[in-house]
Amino acid sequence: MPTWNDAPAQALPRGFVWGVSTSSYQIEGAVQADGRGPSVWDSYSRVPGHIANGDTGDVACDHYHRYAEDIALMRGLGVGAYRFSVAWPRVLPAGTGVANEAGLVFYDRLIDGLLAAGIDPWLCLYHWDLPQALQDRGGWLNRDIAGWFADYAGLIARRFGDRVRRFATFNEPSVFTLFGYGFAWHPPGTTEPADLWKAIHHVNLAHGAGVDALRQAAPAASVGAIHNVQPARPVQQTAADEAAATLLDEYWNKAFPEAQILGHYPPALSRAIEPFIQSGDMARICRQPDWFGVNHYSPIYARADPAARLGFAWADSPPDVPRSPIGWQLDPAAFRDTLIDVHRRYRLPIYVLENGAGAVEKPDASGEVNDRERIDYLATYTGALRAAVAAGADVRGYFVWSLLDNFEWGAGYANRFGLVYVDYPTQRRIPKASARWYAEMIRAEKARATR
Ligand code: IFM
Repeated sequence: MPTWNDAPAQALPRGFVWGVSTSSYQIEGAVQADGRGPSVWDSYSRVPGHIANGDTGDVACDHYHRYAEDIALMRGLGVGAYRFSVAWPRVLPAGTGVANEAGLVFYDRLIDGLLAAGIDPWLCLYHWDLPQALQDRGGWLNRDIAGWFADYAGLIARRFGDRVRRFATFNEPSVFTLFGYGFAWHPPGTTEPADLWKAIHHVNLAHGAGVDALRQAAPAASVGAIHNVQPARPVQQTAADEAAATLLDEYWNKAFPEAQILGHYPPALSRAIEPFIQSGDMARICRQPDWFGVNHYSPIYARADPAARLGFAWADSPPDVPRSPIGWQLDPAAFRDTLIDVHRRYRLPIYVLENGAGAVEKPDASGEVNDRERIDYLATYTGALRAAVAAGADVRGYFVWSLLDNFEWGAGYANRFGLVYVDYPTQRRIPKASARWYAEMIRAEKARATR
């Protein structure tokens, strides 16, 4: 059987961007440094039982103090771009009001260091670390949050818009809403469906207001949002499981991009969210983005469960599918089809802003991390991306999740996604075999592009 690797390498569009991604709470640490306020993840991770091993993001990769070393690692990879997120509570400790100059200075230095290294900074405003002060005022259940978010977006665009061209409003809004308000796996850790519907709508309102604020303060900005898109499948081929999968698909894949780009909610959600929609809201939400960010790892599964308050239950993938070392299904064809589908549905330039493989790993006796399975994953998935481009999908960039091993939310530090291994006790960084593989691929791509 041929693998994606064996296919002739499909030429990628000129200027194709190779990058890496991270997020603030997962790598920065320094949660009490220089006036940063607490975030919901600081509070949530401190509750016993929430995170494996009782881990928190208190220190994480100490990127706040080691960002220069991390930029040097990226330079070694040869990436053209780095997607990171700003920690809202680092720059606005109370969520609104007075900005924290020291927090802004940290991002000044990071951005300036990236530019000096020839790496284009891609700035995401929100990768889940809501200021706790705003959670205390209702968080995503308070409609005022659209205005709070717009003020934050304006601050960031005014400060960094002279050096940053790419801005994203949200990373994976469906994950933090569904897991936070539907399944209680993330903060605030509740399971009231009406709260989930309200939160979805308020995040969408914040997106629309945020896009306006970014464009007003930084007219040259190229603005998008980052959505996790993966097929939502029934765990069994029964009518009930198929209905469950259709519902999961609405929450996971459609609730945000359809509202933001097409101006409507998908059918079941539309009925549920109706009570929270005020006159003019859909027009406020629907702002034509400049690009579509896709995060993709593997297909997801649903099953019918009459007791489930959302009308479906999250399910494990069937037992007979190929899996990664942390149990995620391996299905590069699903990635190819997702890219083609996103292209047809939204007709926007696509950037894959997260794709990668998790593992439980450590250095071998010689101190190397020989992550053969991650290399196979990246090779097959970039092969699938090339196949999508060959089929006409307008894909313009690919970013590996992640530059570094980091705080993997509920799994704590147990699951590692980095191209670079982090020895947490010493904070030593060890580029894995996959880092060398990625650097070599980028080098070969650059050589091909100049031929
Ligand atoms: O680590 C996460 C990231 O924060 C969001 N997307 C999926 C990654 C791997 O689980």
